[in-house]
Amino acid sequence: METTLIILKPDAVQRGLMGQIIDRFERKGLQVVGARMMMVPEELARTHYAEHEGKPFFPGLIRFVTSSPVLLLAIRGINAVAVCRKLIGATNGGKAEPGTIRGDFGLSGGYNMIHGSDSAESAQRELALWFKPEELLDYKLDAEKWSYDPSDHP
Ligand code: DAT
Ligand code: MG
Repeated sequence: METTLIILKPDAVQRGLMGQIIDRFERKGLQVVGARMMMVPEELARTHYAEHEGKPFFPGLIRFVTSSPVLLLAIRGINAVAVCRKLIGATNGGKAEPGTIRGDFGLSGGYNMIHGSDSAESAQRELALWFKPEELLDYKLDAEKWSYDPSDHP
Protein backbone atom coordinates (compact mmCIF):
# COMPACT_ATOMS: atom_id res chain seq x y z
CA MET A 1 0.00 0.00 0.00
CA GLU A 2 1.18 3.49 -0.87
CA THR A 3 -0.08 6.90 0.25
CA THR A 4 0.18 9.98 -1.97
CA LEU A 5 -0.38 13.70 -1.47
CA ILE A 6 -3.11 15.35 -3.53
CA ILE A 7 -3.79 19.09 -3.39
CA LEU A 8 -6.95 20.56 -4.91
CA LYS A 9 -5.65 23.98 -5.85
CA PRO A 10 -7.52 27.31 -5.51
CA ASP A 11 -9.13 27.05 -8.97
CA ALA A 12 -10.66 23.64 -8.14
CA VAL A 13 -12.08 24.98 -4.87
CA GLN A 14 -13.36 28.23 -6.44
CA ARG A 15 -14.91 26.43 -9.42
CA GLY A 16 -16.82 24.06 -7.13
CA LEU A 17 -15.03 20.97 -8.42
CA MET A 18 -13.92 19.47 -5.09
CA GLY A 19 -16.72 16.90 -4.95
CA GLN A 20 -16.33 15.76 -8.55
CA ILE A 21 -12.58 15.41 -8.17
CA ILE A 22 -12.79 13.47 -4.89
CA ASP A 23 -15.37 11.26 -6.61
CA ARG A 24 -12.78 10.29 -9.26
CA PHE A 25 -10.50 8.87 -6.56
CA GLU A 26 -13.27 7.22 -4.55
CA ARG A 27 -14.90 5.50 -7.49
CA LYS A 28 -11.50 4.16 -8.55
CA GLY A 29 -11.44 2.32 -5.20
CA LEU A 30 -8.78 4.48 -3.56
CA GLN A 31 -9.04 5.37 0.12
CA VAL A 32 -9.03 8.91 1.51
CA VAL A 33 -6.93 8.72 4.71
CA GLY A 34 -6.48 12.46 5.33
CA ALA A 35 -8.21 15.72 4.38
CA ARG A 36 -7.86 19.35 5.42
CA MET A 37 -8.55 22.79 3.92
CA MET A 38 -6.11 25.64 4.43
CA MET A 39 -4.72 28.91 3.14
CA VAL A 40 -1.18 28.05 2.08
CA PRO A 41 1.59 30.15 3.68
CA GLU A 42 4.05 31.43 1.07
CA GLU A 43 6.99 29.69 2.74
CA LEU A 44 5.26 26.30 2.58
CA ALA A 45 4.37 26.82 -1.09
CA ARG A 46 8.01 27.64 -1.87
CA THR A 47 9.26 24.54 -0.03
CA HIS A 48 6.70 22.29 -1.71
CA TYR A 49 7.62 23.58 -5.19
CA ALA A 50 11.36 24.00 -4.46
CA GLU A 51 12.33 21.95 -7.55
CA HIS A 52 10.79 24.68 -9.75
CA GLU A 53 12.49 27.66 -8.09
CA GLY A 54 14.10 29.90 -10.73
CA LYS A 55 11.78 28.81 -13.57
CA PRO A 56 9.80 31.59 -15.28
CA PHE A 57 6.44 30.33 -14.03
CA PHE A 58 7.58 30.00 -10.37
CA PRO A 59 6.46 33.43 -9.05
CA GLY A 60 3.03 33.06 -10.68
CA LEU A 61 2.71 29.52 -9.33
CA ILE A 62 3.39 30.67 -5.76
CA ARG A 63 0.98 33.61 -6.13
CA PHE A 64 -1.70 31.24 -7.46
CA VAL A 65 -1.47 28.51 -4.80
CA THR A 66 -1.45 31.08 -1.97
CA SER A 67 -4.34 33.14 -3.38
CA SER A 68 -7.34 31.22 -1.99
CA PRO A 69 -7.90 28.03 0.06
CA VAL A 70 -6.76 24.59 -1.08
CA LEU A 71 -7.96 21.13 -0.06
CA LEU A 72 -5.27 18.66 0.99
CA LEU A 73 -5.95 14.96 0.56
CA ALA A 74 -3.90 11.92 1.47
CA ILE A 75 -4.92 9.02 -0.75
CA ARG A 76 -4.02 5.39 -0.24
CA GLY A 77 -4.02 2.28 -2.42
CA ILE A 78 -1.78 -0.17 -4.21
CA ASN A 79 0.51 1.95 -6.44
CA ALA A 80 -1.47 5.03 -5.36
CA VAL A 81 1.21 7.48 -6.61
CA ALA A 82 1.19 6.21 -10.20
CA VAL A 83 -2.55 5.50 -10.24
CA CYS A 84 -3.34 9.06 -9.09
CA ARG A 85 -0.92 10.63 -11.59
CA LYS A 86 -2.70 8.69 -14.32
CA LEU A 87 -6.13 9.83 -13.11
CA ILE A 88 -4.86 13.44 -12.96
CA GLY A 89 -3.42 13.53 -16.50
CA ALA A 90 -0.82 15.72 -18.22
CA THR A 91 0.21 19.04 -16.65
CA ASN A 92 -1.55 21.26 -19.20
CA GLY A 93 -5.32 20.77 -19.15
CA GLY A 94 -5.54 21.80 -22.81
CA LYS A 95 -3.33 18.87 -23.75
CA ALA A 96 -4.38 16.31 -21.11
CA GLU A 97 -6.33 13.30 -22.34
CA PRO A 98 -10.12 13.33 -21.98
CA GLY A 99 -11.08 11.02 -19.13
CA THR A 100 -8.39 12.46 -16.88
CA ILE A 101 -9.18 15.10 -14.26
CA ARG A 102 -7.20 17.83 -16.00
CA GLY A 103 -8.39 16.66 -19.43
CA ASP A 104 -12.05 16.79 -18.40
CA PHE A 105 -12.15 19.92 -16.26
CA GLY A 106 -9.43 22.31 -17.45
CA LEU A 107 -7.76 24.18 -20.27
CA SER A 108 -4.84 25.83 -18.51
CA GLY A 109 -1.18 25.01 -17.91
CA GLY A 110 -0.87 27.01 -14.69
CA TYR A 111 -4.40 26.80 -13.33
CA ASN A 112 -4.49 23.01 -13.55
CA MET A 113 -6.62 22.30 -10.47
CA ILE A 114 -4.67 19.56 -8.81
CA HIS A 115 -1.29 18.44 -7.54
CA GLY A 116 -0.27 14.79 -7.15
CA SER A 117 3.08 13.51 -5.89
CA ASP A 118 5.22 12.23 -8.77
CA SER A 119 7.11 9.39 -7.00
CA ALA A 120 7.09 7.39 -3.77
CA GLU A 121 9.95 9.57 -2.48
CA SER A 122 8.11 12.81 -3.33
CA ALA A 123 4.98 11.45 -1.67
CA GLN A 124 6.83 10.77 1.59
CA ARG A 125 8.46 14.20 1.58
CA GLU A 126 5.24 16.02 0.69
CA LEU A 127 2.99 14.13 3.12
CA ALA A 128 5.40 15.03 5.93
CA LEU A 129 5.34 18.65 4.77
CA TRP A 130 1.55 19.07 4.73
CA PHE A 131 0.15 16.60 7.26
CA LYS A 132 0.90 15.82 10.89
CA PRO A 133 1.39 12.04 11.32
CA GLU A 134 -1.78 11.78 13.45
CA GLU A 135 -3.84 13.35 10.64
CA LEU A 136 -3.21 10.31 8.44
CA LEU A 137 -5.74 7.76 9.59
CA ASP A 138 -5.23 4.01 9.56
CA TYR A 139 -8.67 2.54 9.10
CA LYS A 140 -10.14 -0.36 7.20
CA LEU A 141 -12.11 0.42 4.08
CA ASP A 142 -14.68 -2.38 4.11
CA ALA A 143 -15.31 -2.20 0.35
CA GLU A 144 -11.61 -2.77 -0.29
CA LYS A 145 -12.04 -6.54 -0.39
CA TRP A 146 -14.11 -5.98 -3.57
CA SER A 147 -11.60 -3.53 -5.09
CA TYR A 148 -8.58 -5.83 -4.97
CA ASP A 149 -8.10 -9.50 -5.76
CA PRO A 150 -6.23 -11.03 -2.76
CA SER A 151 -3.42 -11.92 -5.18
CA ASP A 152 -2.97 -8.18 -5.95
CA HIS A 153 -1.51 -7.62 -2.50
CA PRO A 154 2.29 -7.56 -2.34
P1 DAT B 1 2.78 18.56 -12.39
O1 DAT B 1 1.86 19.38 -11.51
O2 DAT B 1 2.02 17.91 -13.52
O3 DAT B 1 3.64 17.59 -11.62
P2 DAT B 1 5.18 20.16 -12.71
O4 DAT B 1 5.73 19.48 -11.49
O5 DAT B 1 6.03 20.15 -13.93
O6 DAT B 1 3.75 19.59 -13.12
O7 DAT B 1 4.86 21.69 -12.38
C1 DAT B 1 4.30 22.04 -11.14
C2 DAT B 1 3.22 23.07 -11.38
O8 DAT B 1 3.80 24.26 -11.91
C3 DAT B 1 2.17 22.65 -12.42
O9 DAT B 1 1.15 21.87 -11.85
C4 DAT B 1 1.69 23.96 -12.92
C5 DAT B 1 2.92 24.83 -12.87
N1 DAT B 1 3.58 24.84 -14.19
C6 DAT B 1 4.43 23.89 -14.68
N2 DAT B 1 4.85 24.21 -15.90
C7 DAT B 1 4.28 25.40 -16.19
C8 DAT B 1 4.30 26.26 -17.31
N3 DAT B 1 5.04 25.98 -18.38
N4 DAT B 1 3.57 27.41 -17.25
C9 DAT B 1 2.85 27.72 -16.17
N5 DAT B 1 2.77 26.94 -15.07
C10 DAT B 1 3.46 25.80 -15.09
MG1 MG C 1 5.21 17.90 -10.28
